[in-house]
Amino acid sequence: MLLNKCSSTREPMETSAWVLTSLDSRTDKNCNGKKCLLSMLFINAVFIIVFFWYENKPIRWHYESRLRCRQEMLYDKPQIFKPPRSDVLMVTPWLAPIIWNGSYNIDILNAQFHQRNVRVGITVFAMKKYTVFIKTFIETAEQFFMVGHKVNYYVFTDRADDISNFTLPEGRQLVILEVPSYKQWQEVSMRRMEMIRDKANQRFYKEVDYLVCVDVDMRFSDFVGVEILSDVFGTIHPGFYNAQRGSFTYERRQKSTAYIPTDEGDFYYAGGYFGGTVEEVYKLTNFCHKAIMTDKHNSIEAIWHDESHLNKYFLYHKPTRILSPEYLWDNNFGVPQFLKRRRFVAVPKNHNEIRNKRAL
Ligand code: 48C
Repeated sequence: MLLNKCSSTREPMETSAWVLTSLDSRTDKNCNGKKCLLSMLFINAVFIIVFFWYENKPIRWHYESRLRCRQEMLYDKPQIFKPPRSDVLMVTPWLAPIIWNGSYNIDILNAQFHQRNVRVGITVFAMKKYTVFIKTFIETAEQFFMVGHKVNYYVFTDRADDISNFTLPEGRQLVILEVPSYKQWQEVSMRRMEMIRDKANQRFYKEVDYLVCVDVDMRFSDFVGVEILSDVFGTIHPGFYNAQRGSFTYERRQKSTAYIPTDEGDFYYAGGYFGGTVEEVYKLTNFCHKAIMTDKHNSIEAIWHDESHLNKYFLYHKPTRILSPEYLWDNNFGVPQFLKRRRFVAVPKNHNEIRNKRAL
């Protein structure tokens, strides 16, 4: 049995000897009955049992879990001079890892997240005609998204009847959140920040540990797991992964709260894929919503709507993890050599058909 060397100044056996000695001396002076001695010995026995149980329970648990990890976790040793990838940037100047295929061991990560019994919420908006995308989204998520972990799908919609019933396995559920829609598709997109913020504050914080906030006109086409989870994460936009900051489609009008000057910027982040802990997502969406409303008040709308505000947020509140374009791809861009996996891809759509025209 493992003894906890650091939690007590006295070893258990020393403890019982000390108690017995003090017992003997006290028995002589002020209590001479056999009954009294027996009750003192009983108390002593209880003390020793409790002491051993308390001192060794956490160690035993930790010891067993470590043992269990050892049995399940045999893997090659990381090599200091052999980085898993040398063709792409693996970490940012602010030490946030960029997640690429081959740069992590998913078995180690799954064991860590199972040990923490982590629950993951994924938010998706299927408003107006976009409800047509939800079936493929959920069916492919069931194949590839956080497989083996607890998942809540939070489907925001103005057309609950359009969301078909899905039979999901234990630990995974679909929650329909009925919300008002807006006339213009740009407004629908931007209001996601407000709605995610409000639900994060009302219920998400009670139900899940992490949130993943994505577009619905997508399909999962390879595994997306706990490797993406961090305090706050963004995703490199597939159209700008190799662009210079001057050609990022940031908001460039100083009148907008999303304004970024041409000599600033790290990456161009996609508006349709961010997340983190519930608390961090609350802060991000609250910031973006307030900025959007300030612009509205000043009669200006950022060039790429919520995506412009997300990029502004991430410039001055750096993400703690960045997802590579593996995590958000459009097959119209082909399959470049560096792209070893396409995990979440855009579903071809006719924007004119699926989006309402901006009101003239
Ligand atoms: O659900 C809707 N309905 C709309 O009429 C317009 C947008 N949206 C939501 O906003 C969907 O979740 C879309 O995925 C998202 C905006 N993103 C896009 O339209 C493309 N993925 C850029």
